[in-house]
Amino acid sequence: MAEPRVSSIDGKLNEEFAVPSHVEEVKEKMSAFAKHHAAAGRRVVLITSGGTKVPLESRTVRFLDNFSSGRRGACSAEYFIDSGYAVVFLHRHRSLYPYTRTFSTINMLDALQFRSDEAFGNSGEVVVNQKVLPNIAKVLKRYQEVKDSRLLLPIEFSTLSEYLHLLKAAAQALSTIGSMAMFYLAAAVSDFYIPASEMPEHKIQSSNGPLQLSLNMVPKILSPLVKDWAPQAFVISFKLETDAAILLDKARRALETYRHQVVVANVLDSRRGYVVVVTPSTQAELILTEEDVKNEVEIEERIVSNLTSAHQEFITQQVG
Ligand code: 9Z3
Repeated sequence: MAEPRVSSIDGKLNEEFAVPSHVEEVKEKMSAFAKHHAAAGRRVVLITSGGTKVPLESRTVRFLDNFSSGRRGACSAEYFIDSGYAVVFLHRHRSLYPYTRTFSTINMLDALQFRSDEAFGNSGEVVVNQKVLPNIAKVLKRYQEVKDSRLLLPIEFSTLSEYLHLLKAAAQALSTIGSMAMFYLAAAVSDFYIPASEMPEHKIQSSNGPLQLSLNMVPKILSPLVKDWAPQAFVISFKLETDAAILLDKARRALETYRHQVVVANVLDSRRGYVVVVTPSTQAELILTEEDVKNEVEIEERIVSNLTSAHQEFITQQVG
């Protein structure tokens, strides 16, 4: 089936997906961030991370969610910063976050100790329990350096509508720095939604019997992003399947359809240790060995290293 025209996707976005009230303000922020870093010769990557939420009612009680912990995005953000990039981190509210991700399974109150001692007066003091948080000093130091250098701009989304509008705003904001911009689209985005015009306002009543849902197809946002909103940027999408047999075929088809630069293909169960980086002319398997796993190597380090080199080559070709 032919791709819908770009202009029709733009129209659909405004008609069927509620526009977040702060989108223009966020766009300004992202644009200033991109220009500031590009002027200092720094490349900028927009990372999307986490799953989108699709409400079933406008006063939402129930919603459909997409699976993603946000670990891929949060982890990659750290490696991009270590490689000299500035990062716009467009992530699902409360999904994993760079640096704090390391402590996501820890109960903060177990990590702290209250010491009451006369020497501290009546109020006592709170100290970090080093047994619970052995790496806190190292991670905190890096987090503070990154914060002080303003290398990380966090932007949150929850719903699919917020994601789509904020991604469009990000693409337009980063288009001002041309090929210095990279898009790393790791968020797990719903393919289905209920248009605003068809959504019931109030909570769906179970007294009306079994629920039948009819969901529309989400417009393929990659198409206008590549053709219209940020045509000079280096764009990477992720392809997620549960059936390994169809993965590479789907990745290749995505590259042919959208004409962007890279698809990172992964299977749900093996995604922490195996991905394939697919371009129109190459295919590279990135695999963690048992030794790597023992040494706590993360596959995102390999993915980011592969992509930053490819981005460098892309920039050189554009200039040359
Ligand atoms: C991915 O494939 C990511 O690698 C994961 C990362 C979501 C699997 P976690 O957040 O997992 O570390 O738990 N993201 C893209 C998923 C997606 O929805 N892709 C669409 C598709 O495959 C294209 S945009 O059709």
